[in-house]
Amino acid sequence: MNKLIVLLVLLAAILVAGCADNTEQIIDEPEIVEDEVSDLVEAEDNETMDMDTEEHMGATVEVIIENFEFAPEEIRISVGDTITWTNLDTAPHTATDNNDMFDSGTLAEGESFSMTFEEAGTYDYICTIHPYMKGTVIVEA
Ligand SMILES: [Cu+2]
Repeated sequence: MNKLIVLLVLLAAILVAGCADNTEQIIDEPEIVEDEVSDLVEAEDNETMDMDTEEHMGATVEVIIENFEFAPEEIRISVGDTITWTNLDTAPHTATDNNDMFDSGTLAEGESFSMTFEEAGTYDYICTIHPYMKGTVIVEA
């Protein structure tokens, strides 16, 4: 009779432990983690494709947005280069191409936007919030 009681207590303890394990697994949220990982993998794939142009490894060039101006206002880069715009004003700004080739969206103070240029050409852009702010990117082959 005593052995039966011990067995029942053991069974109860195992069941409680089992429930605790299940709770931990539910908290893990595996779906969200998988989405983030696949985003990271896609980003890496894109970078690898940019690097495929053997002649020119893409450089990153900084354009500062400060005092309601793009600096430098006109910039010359090569195909495959990336421009990073960073807003140093407390006012929000955008870097928006006149022909919809790129659009930073609203950049708050300290925020950045990067664009890699794969096609030669002249890209005129503005800040949509302050349309008198103008800039030009000249991409040379
Ligand atoms: Cu602006």
